[in-house]
Amino acid sequence: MAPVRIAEARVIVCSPDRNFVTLKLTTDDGTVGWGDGTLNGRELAVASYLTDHLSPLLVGREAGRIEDTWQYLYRGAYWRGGPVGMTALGAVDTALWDIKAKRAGVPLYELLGGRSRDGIRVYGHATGATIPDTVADTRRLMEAGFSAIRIQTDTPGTQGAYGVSVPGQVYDPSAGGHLPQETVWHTPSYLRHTPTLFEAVREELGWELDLLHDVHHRLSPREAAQLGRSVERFNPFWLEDPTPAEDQTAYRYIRAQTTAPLATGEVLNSIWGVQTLITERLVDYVRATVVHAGGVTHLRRIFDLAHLYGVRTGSHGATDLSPVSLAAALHLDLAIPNFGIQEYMAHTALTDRVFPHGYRFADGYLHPADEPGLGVHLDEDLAAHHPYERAYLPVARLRDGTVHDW
Ligand code: EZ4
Ligand code: CO
Repeated sequence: MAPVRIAEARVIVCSPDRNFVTLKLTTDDGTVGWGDGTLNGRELAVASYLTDHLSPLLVGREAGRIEDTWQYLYRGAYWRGGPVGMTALGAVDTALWDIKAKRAGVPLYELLGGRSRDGIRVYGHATGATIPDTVADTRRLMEAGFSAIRIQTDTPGTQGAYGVSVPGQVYDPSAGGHLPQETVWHTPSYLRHTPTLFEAVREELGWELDLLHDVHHRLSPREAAQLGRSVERFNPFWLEDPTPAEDQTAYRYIRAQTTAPLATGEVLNSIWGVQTLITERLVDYVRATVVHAGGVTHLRRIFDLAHLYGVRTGSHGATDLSPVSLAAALHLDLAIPNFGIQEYMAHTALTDRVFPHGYRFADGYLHPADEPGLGVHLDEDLAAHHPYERAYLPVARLRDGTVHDW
């Protein structure tokens, strides 16, 4: 196949119910590749990184040289890594894989080694202000076909617990406004309350369902060990992000104290950030993503390292990851040997209209589109009707006002 060059790089920032940053690369033979560059609450920094710093380097480059472009933009930057840089690099890498697969005339997973399974098992999100509400929401998802469900509930004694949606709305913790919302966190209440949620769900819905829970980085290693021990008997599928993710060594202590399976990595963006976790087998699932961890090229590298140590994947898939990176995740999930599970929260109807896509959900599984490339597009005219709106993730404080991990 004759090589093609990148003719144009354009960044589209839109807000169809929430903000998304999308990179559109067009080659001189007219092939279009899409990449997601959304970093929740810091979207415009990635847009600028792409427009001001990467796009001028991309125009004129050979589109097929994905690895070389990755190394050029990573090692060649000197100031490398970090969430903004790795998200921007992720957008470029994803768009180049989309182009390569479109030019080859195959869905992306064919270039990654072909299918290793029939579909991508996903987990859904059950939430509620009370435990009975969360049980009812869990039942609703079971009836919709999910066999794995993340359970989160409001904790009495805190204000604005993580993971609880406004009834009837898609869960999205970011909120528009001049300043972030502030929530009040109280660890003792949470440690008392959470095991009662697991107990109620098991009592009402039985033991077939896989139950997940996201601690969202709020505990110390000792507190995390206590939580792990108190829910072990309910057979959790995983406890996610028990402690702040950047401290890999905290997991040595947690691991030694509890057999509850552990998952982390949604906020980590490079193989160096998960190296100790993987090589010391401190977690069971690695949750890094295409969008925040440098694209398909780098995430594949992380997943291959994980495979060597028996760690499986469980990529982040909240609604702040656009349909472009969800599509890319599905192709990678389908191809790798050590796939575990994929997080899935449906986007709003408007987001789905702005990003027409061919992936589909059936019986608890997602299936990527069979068309060439990623199988997702951006309707630029519709996107233009929904411009960027300033929004932030919340900030958490303790009862005495001290800033805590949200
Ligand atoms: O809070 O994606 O497991 N999912 C999560 C998410 C994150 C948001 C942050 O942008 O923790 O809901
Ligand atoms: Co999480």
